[in-house]
Amino acid sequence: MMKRTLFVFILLFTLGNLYAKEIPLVSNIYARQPISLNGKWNYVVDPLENGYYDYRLKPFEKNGFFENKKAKSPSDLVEYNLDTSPLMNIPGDWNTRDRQLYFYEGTVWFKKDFKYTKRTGQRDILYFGAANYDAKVYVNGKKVGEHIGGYTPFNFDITDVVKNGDNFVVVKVDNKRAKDNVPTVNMDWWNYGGITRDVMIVQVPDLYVEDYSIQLKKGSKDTISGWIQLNAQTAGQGIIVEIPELKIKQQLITDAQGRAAFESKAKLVYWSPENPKLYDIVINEENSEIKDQIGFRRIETKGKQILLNGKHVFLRGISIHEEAPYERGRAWSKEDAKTLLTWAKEMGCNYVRLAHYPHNEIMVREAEKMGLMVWSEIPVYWTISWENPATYQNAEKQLHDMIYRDKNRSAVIIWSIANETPHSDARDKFLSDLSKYARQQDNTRLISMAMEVTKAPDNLNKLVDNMNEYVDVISFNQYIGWYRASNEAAHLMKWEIPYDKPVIISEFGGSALQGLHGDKTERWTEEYQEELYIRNLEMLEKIDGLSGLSPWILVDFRSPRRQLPGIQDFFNRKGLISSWGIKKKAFYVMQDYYKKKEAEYK
Ligand code: GCB
Repeated sequence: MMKRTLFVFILLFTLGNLYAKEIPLVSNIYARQPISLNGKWNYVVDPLENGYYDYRLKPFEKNGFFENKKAKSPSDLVEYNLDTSPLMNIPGDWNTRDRQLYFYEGTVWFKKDFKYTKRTGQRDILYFGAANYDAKVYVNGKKVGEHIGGYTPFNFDITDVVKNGDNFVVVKVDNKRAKDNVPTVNMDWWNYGGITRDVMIVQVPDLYVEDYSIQLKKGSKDTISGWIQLNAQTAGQGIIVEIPELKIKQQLITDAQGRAAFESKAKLVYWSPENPKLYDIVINEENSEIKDQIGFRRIETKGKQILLNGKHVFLRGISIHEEAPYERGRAWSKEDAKTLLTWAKEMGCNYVRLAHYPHNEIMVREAEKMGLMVWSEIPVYWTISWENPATYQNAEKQLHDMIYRDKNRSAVIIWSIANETPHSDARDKFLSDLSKYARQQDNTRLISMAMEVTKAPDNLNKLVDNMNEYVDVISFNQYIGWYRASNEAAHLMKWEIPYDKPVIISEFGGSALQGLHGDKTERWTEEYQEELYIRNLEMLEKIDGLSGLSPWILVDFRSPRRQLPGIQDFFNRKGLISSWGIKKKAFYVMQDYYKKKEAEYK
C-alpha cells in the first residue's frame, strides 16, 4: 500500500513538473529542415549538484540552475550566472574541450539562448542526437523531460513552452557511472560527458509522418515493402510514396492506427559495397514531405556462409570507436565520419564494426554511401547488472532506439546485443530476451553478440556459449599473442566451434606505440604488433566457416584503464593508426590480407 501511494505521489510530482513530453523519435531528422542549436553554450561544472538539490538534498522546485535566474538589483542574492559562465562548443565532450574536466564525472549544466519564430499550426520538437549519460532538459525554466543513455537520440515536444522571440534551453548532463547503468561502471573506453551530438529544433504540423520503414521484403528479390506511421491514430489520411527512378508512385490511406502499408514490385539494382546504390524516396503527406535515400539488399546466412544479395561474402572489417581523429574527443561530424571511414576503405574494408554503442546517425549514413556494411551494437558490455529488471529495460530501450533510428539503412546488416559477457543463468535470460526483442523489432537483419572462447588443454580454444541458438552469426573476440599465448604459439592453436553458422572474429589485436621500433618480440613496438597480425591471420584462416574479421581497432582511443607512462598515457594503443593519424606497420598487413580476400571472393 505504502509503495503504491509513493508511486502515485512520484507520478503526480513528475507530471506536475513536466511541461512537455518525450515523444516517439521523429525519424530521419536531418530531412526535416532542422534549426540547429549547435554552437557555443555556456556551462557550469557542478560536482555537488548544487544547482539541482537544496541544502537538504531535496530537488529544487524553484531556484535550480534551470531557472537561469539573474540578479535584478545589487542586493539580490543569486550565486550563479549562466550568462557569464564559460562557453563550450556543442556538440562536444567536456573532457577534451576543457582540460580541467579530463577525468571529470558528474554534473555539468549547459545553457543556450536562442531566437525563435513560432509558426501557426506547427509543433516544435527539440531533438538531441545524444547526451551522455543522464540529461534533464528545461526550456525557459520549465522541465521538458529527461533521457537516460549516452548514445541514442531523444526528442521532446516543446510547443507549449517555446515562445516567439527570446528563449533559453538548459540541460543538466550527468555522466556519473553506476553499476546498474548500461554500460556499467567498468569499460575500456572514455566516458566522455556532455551533449555529444547535434541539437536541433524541427517544426512539424500537428499531423506528421513520424516514422517509416521501406526495404526489400524479407525473402523476396523484387518486392519493396514497408509502412508509414503518422504521429496520431488518424484513419483515412492520404499518403503518397514515390521512388521516381523506379517509376513507383503509390497512394496510400492510413488505417485506424495511423499507419499505411506499402508494397511494390521493382526491378532493382541492389545495394552492395561494390555498388552502394541508393534510391531517392519521397513521402508526401498532406502537410509535409520527407525525402530519404534508401538502398535495397538481402542479407542472409546459409550454413556457415553469409550471403549478401545471394552471393557468398567475406566481411573485410575493422572495429571503430566513435572518437574523432587526431585526438579530438568524441566524433560527431560528417568530417569525422569521412576521415575514419576513408581509412577503413584504404585498408580494403567492405565492413565496419561500430563498437561498443550506437554511433551517430551521420556515421551510419556515410558508411552506407561509401559501401561499408555495418555491425551496430548496444553497450551491454562485460558485467552488467543482469538481475536488475531496470537494467534490462534500459538495455532494451537502447536496442529499440538503435533499431528505430537505423532500420532504413541497408548498410546495417548486423544488430549486436552484447560484448564479452560472463556466463550465468541471469545473463542468459537477459541476453536471450534481448535477442528475441531484437528479432521482434526487425526480422530482416542478422543478430549477433561478441562472445568469448574458453581455453582447453592442448591449445584447444573452444566456443561454448548457450547463447549460440539466439544468434545468426557466431562472433567472438580473442587475443592470442597479447593477453594469451605468444605470437610464436599462434600456429599451434586449434579451434572448436561446434555450430553450423558463420563465424566472425569480432576482435583480435595488440598494442603498439606508433614510431616505437624494435624486435618483433618486444611489446609495444610496431614490429611486435605487425608480427601479431601476421601470425593471427595465419591462425584464423584455419577456422572452419570464417566469414569475417573486425580487428581491434582502427585508431588508438582514450581509455582510463590504459596507464603505462610514455606508452599508453591513457590511450588504448591497439589502433592500426595512431591517435595522431599515422598508420602503423600492421595496417599494411591487414591491407595485403584484404586485397587477397577481395580477389578470393570476386
Ligand atoms: C576487448 C574489449 C574491448 C577492449 C579490448 C582491449 O576484448 O571488447 O573493448 O578495448 O578487448 O583492448 O583489451
